[in-house]
Amino acid sequence: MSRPATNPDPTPSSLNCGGRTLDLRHAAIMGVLNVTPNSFSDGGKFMNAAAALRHAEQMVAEGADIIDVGGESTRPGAQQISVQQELDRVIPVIEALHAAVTVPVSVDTSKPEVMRHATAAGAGLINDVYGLRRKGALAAAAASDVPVCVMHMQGEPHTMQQSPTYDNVVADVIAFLSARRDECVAAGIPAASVIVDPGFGFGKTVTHNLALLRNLTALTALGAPILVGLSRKSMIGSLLDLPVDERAAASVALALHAVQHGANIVRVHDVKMTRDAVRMMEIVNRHD
Ligand code: YH5
Repeated sequence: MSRPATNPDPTPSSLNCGGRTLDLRHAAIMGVLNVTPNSFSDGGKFMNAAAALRHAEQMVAEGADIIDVGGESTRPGAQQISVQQELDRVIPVIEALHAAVTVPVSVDTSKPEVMRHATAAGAGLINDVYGLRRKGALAAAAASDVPVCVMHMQGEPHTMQQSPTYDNVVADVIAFLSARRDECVAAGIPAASVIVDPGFGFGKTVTHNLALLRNLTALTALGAPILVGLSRKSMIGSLLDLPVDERAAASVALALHAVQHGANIVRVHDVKMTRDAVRMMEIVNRHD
C-alpha cells in the first residue's frame, strides 16, 4: 500500500543529541571537520588530531551549533578506507572534542562499527551519506539511541557522477527519504529523531541540484528536520568557474536560499560567514 510522503507530526523544535540539545527553532550551523590525511598533511597522527581539535574549537567560537567529524572522503572518485583506519582517524578526535566543547558532535560515517564506537566516544548524531543502507547500519544506529541524518545518494561515491538519471529528481528524492525514514522507524529509531537530506552533488547533475534547490520547500511535507550540504561543492565550481578555495560567498548564498526554503541545518565549512548571513536574514524575516 502506498502512502503520501507526509508526516502528520510537527517537525521537532529540538533534538536530543546524546544529552546535548540541538535547538531547531532557528537554523542550525553544522561545521565540517574533515579528519582525512590530505586535509591536515603536516605531521603524523597526533598532529592531525591536534590540528582537527583546534579547527573544531575555532568553529564553535564562530558559532557552530554542531560539529560533523568525518574520516572517509566521499568526494567523487575517492578511495575507500578500512574500518580500522576510519576508527583510528575519528575516535580520538570525537573523544577529545566531546570533552573540549559543549555543542553536540556528529559522526559522518556509513560503517556500523564506526557508528557504535563513535557514539560510545560521545558522538550525539549519526550522519550517514548512504542513508543507513549498509548492512547492520540501521541496527547500529537504533542501538546508539541518537538522532540520525539519512541522505539521498544515487549510486556509489566512485561512480555516482557518471550519468545520474531521474524521472523527477524532486519526487524521487522525497520518495526515497520517506521510505528510509519508514525503515528507521521499523528498526526502532523514533520518527522525531530522523533528519532528512537531499544529498546535493551525490549522484546529481548541476541541473538536478538546481531543481532540488528550487523545490526545496516540497521536502518540508516530510515533517522532518532538513539538513543540506552545499558548501564549496562542485556545482558552484561549474556554474561560476571558481576553484574550491574561492567558493565561500556562493556557498553562503546557497545556505541562505536553503534556509529561506525550509532547511533547518546547514552543513558548512565557513561557519562565521554563514552564521552572520543566516542571523541577519532571520532578523529581517522576523515580523512579530
Ligand atoms: C551532505 O551534503 N556532504 S561530504 C565536494 C566538494 C566540497 C564538499 C568538490 N557529507 C554531505 O562536503 N553529509 C558530505 O568540492 C555530507 N550532507 C550530509 N548530511 C562532501 C562534501 C564536499 C564534496
